[in-house]
Formats: sequence, structure tokens, C-alpha cells
Amino acid sequence: MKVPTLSLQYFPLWAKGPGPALALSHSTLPWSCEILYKSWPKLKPTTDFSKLPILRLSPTSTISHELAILSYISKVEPEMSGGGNVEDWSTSMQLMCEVRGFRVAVFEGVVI
Ligand SMILES: N[C@@H](CCC(=O)N[C@@H](CS)C(=O)NCC(=O)O)C(=O)O
Repeated sequence: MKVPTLSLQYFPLWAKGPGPALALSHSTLPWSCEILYKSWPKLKPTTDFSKLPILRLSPTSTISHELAILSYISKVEPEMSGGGNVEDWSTSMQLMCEVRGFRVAVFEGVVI
């Protein structure tokens, strides 16, 4: 699979963007990061789900949602999710779900 140069778009926040950024940093995938703040109100109506993070594959192709972005990274670079080892993959998935649940508990009632 030919992987395009990826662009991760997110806010200057420690919330749902750092996970994909860390995964991309540990991968061999070519990527850049675009930090958005003032330009967000204009961009928001043009996005599929009106939220960031977004991983931009091309000017017209994007992936939204933190977990979908992480899944995409593991799909195009299987080493990022155990390299075909089912036990490593399932450990990775369980940790991802555990962290997700922990975060929901921490931020319950808080709009992030
Ligand atoms: N389901 C999305 C939710 C993403 C989300 O809640 N993003 C927030 C920032 S953490 C956002 O874009 N807020 C700005 C807005 O709603 O306009 C995911 O898991 O990535």
C-alpha cells in the first residue's frame, strides 16, 4: 500500500491529538502536524464530523476520530500493532480501550 504524506490537524491541547502524534512519531510514516486554533471556526463546517483530530491523506481525503486514526496507522504500518503477532495486537487493543475508559472517567461531564 502506497502511503501518502500525512498531515495531522489538531488543537494546542493535550487531549485527543497526542495519541496519534505519538503513534506517528514512533512509525516510519512521513507526516507533519498542523496546530489549529483561530482557523478552526472556518474549517469546522468543511470537516466530516466537525471535530479534531483529523488525519489528512490528501486535500480531499481525511480520517476523523482518534481511534480511527490509530487504526489507520496500524493498518498501513502493521509493526505499530504487533506486526502480525495476535497476542501483541490484542494487548495493544486492550490497552487502547483501557486508556479510553480511563479518559472518559477523568473527563466525565467535561466537554473536550
Ligand atoms: N470522536 C472524536 C471526538 C473528538 C473531539 O471531541 N474533539 C474536540 C477536541 S478534543 C473538538 O474537536 N472540539 C472542537 C469543536 O467541537 O468545535 C474523537 O474521538 O477523536
